[in-house]
Amino acid sequence: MNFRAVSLAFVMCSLPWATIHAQEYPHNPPFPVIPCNMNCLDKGHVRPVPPNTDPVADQGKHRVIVLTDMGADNDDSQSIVRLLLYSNDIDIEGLIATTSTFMMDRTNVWLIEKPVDAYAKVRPNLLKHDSNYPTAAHLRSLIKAGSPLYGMGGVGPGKDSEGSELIISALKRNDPRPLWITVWGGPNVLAQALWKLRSTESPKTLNALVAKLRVYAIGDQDDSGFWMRREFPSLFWITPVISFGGATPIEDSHPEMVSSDWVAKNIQQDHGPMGEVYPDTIYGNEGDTPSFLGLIPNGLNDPSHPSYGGWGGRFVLTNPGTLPTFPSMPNARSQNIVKPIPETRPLWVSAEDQYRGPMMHANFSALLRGAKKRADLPKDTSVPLWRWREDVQNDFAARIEWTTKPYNGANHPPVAVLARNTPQEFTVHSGEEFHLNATGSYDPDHDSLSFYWFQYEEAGDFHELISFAPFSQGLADQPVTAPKVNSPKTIQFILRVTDKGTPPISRYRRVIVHVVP
Ligand SMILES: [Ca+2]
Ligand SMILES: [Ca+2]
Repeated sequence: MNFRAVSLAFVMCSLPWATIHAQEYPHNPPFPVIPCNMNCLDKGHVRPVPPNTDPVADQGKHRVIVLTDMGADNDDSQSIVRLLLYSNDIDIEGLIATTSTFMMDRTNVWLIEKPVDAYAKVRPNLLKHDSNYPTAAHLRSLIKAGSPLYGMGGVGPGKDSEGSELIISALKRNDPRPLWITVWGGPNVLAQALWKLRSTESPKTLNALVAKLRVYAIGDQDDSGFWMRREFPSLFWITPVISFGGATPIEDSHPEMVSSDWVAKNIQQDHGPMGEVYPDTIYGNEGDTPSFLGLIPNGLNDPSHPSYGGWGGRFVLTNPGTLPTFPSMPNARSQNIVKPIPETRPLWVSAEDQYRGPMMHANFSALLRGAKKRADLPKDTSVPLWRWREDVQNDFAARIEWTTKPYNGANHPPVAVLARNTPQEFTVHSGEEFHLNATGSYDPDHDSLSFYWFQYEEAGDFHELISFAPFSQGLADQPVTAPKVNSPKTIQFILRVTDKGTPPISRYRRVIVHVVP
């Protein structure tokens, strides 16, 4: 369900979960210091560490179970089309039909089966692009019904469902990875699973199982979310306060890329069976999609660090007081029935970014000129989502082409590679030069590449913009002078590599630099 823009003022707090530990220099670098190949200012201060060349291998595939009130609004049926196209990159372990405040008396398993049937038709073609797409039979085996009862009415003795049992068995599986639960409707099947585990397991086992859970809930769409947060205070919980298609205050946010026209042309029409089952919008575009965008391994997303920011947004760990409820919606069967209750513990809620790129093009230059000063640039909790919209939508448009086209007729992501003189994380002193170097990046389609390095200011704790002068941020190899600091600071740089295929696809690398006086 789509969230309308709901503004909240959050008090920033310390982020113990996001504390970064500087890696130590190897005393004897395993690699010789390599000569710079362009614009070399490197004085040998940066000690090289083994290069990481594969962002997918770095971050692994994430496990996810989806809870969806499919049928309450069309946008869940949109989100699942996108999710299935990334089933090669994300390990889907459950697709559970639930109730919600917008659909309180039933679950619609058949609406999950429909896009999976379409997937079955296109999987042979998807395999031409990536052999990791699961079988449709496997995906069908993961479709389960949750309780047809609403909220806490579906939690307690005798309220187990196929959905809650699937969550329990996935959680107990011998897999060290966290288990993400993305909540597109009401989360009461998760509440039932936790209620049962608390009734049947030792406190030690329960705590170990709860520690594996990562919940990303699109708001409170029933009353069980608050119950879980209160009863399981260590439960990891992300909730945004802005929709995927939400606030679009400037042209640079590409509102046209979530318009009906864009969707018709790039997704729905002439894009095979998956396009056919992607419905028109009623309330908004894919309101639940942010819950899994951050799980796509693209070199930027780092879901274990919500404060770093990525395609799924950026978050701060705080007690928000009382979360907003869904505002009244025209023609909705019920509104605002989830009673707002003050939170009892911190959770991850939307953080603010100020937009300064990364997509530096004519519109943004005009904006900068018009804005005159930084304070006039857009800054709110919607920016962390829409700043990536161009890349996210192009990625989707490129991906759905995999369902119908041969390998040579479609575009595939570039591979962003950090050079040996650019460790993923390192420490330098003020005034030292270091390199942001991704010259080894390549594209499997042999597309030409564009590079763009930028500082993700909010992801670090150094709140001044680093100058890249006299060089261009468009260089693959970017020399940078560490700024003067009086106490240790952390700066995060993002590399965006974009190919010139159709549609263009971007991949990223994140470089974390600790600067000491
Ligand atoms: Ca929904
Ligand atoms: Ca390509």
